[in-house]
Amino acid sequence: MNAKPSPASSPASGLRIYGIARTRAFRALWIATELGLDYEHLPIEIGEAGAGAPEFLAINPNGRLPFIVDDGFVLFESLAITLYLAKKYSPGKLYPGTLHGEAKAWQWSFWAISEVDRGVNIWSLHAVRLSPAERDAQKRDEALKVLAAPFRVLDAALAPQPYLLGDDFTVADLNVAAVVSRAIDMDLSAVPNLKAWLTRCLARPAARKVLALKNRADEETPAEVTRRIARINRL
Ligand SMILES: N[C@@H](CCC(=O)N[C@@H](CS)C(=O)NCC(=O)O)C(=O)O
Repeated sequence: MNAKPSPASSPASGLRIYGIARTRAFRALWIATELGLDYEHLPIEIGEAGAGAPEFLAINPNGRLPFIVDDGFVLFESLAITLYLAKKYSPGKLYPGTLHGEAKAWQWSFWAISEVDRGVNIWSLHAVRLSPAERDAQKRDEALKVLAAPFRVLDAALAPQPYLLGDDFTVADLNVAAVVSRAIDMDLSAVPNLKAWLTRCLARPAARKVLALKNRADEETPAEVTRRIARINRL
């Protein structure tokens, strides 16, 4: 893992993933690991010293993480990245091989971003990641209320089958499980199918490997940075 890209260290796949594993870069790292790719990870931080620095803004003008450069092809938005890599390297397997399967993978991905991403982030900050003195119980409880209905939808979808598209783990599961992953610390007893599925997805070798990276990054994150994350993202 080099801090700066250099032609000498180019990975065989030509893929570079930018973003410390604590951020949504976790999603891109998970799919790349799941696919067994030889990629380079540049664990840059949020803010002016990282994603907001001129050299990185020149690649992703949003100043956010993650983004990838794949043989010169630039892509941002974490779930667009996972869908792209799954389709490129695992068509018909991790990436559905039918029109309807593909549409369902998009459905669940857009659903996860719009229905649960923000709620899970707010909950995890105010239940786990901020210091106890800085947690806002009202924000935490509101997040739980916002998440209750979509979590019931996910739980019901998983009642008749082990994975979102049927019997096999696909990028739809990876995307939703990655977005929901911090909810593993929640009391999920009201949604047992969701809980069993999330536990199953996060137990995959690739997920465990990248979760270890994420947990280490979480542990090493100074309280001031967690505070800044909450402030910058208005969480
Ligand atoms: N929808 C985007 C969200 C990206 C995003 O907000 N990333 C956070 C880190 S998890 C970030 O870079 N925040 C810093 C900022 O907004 O300045 C995605 O899924 O990639």
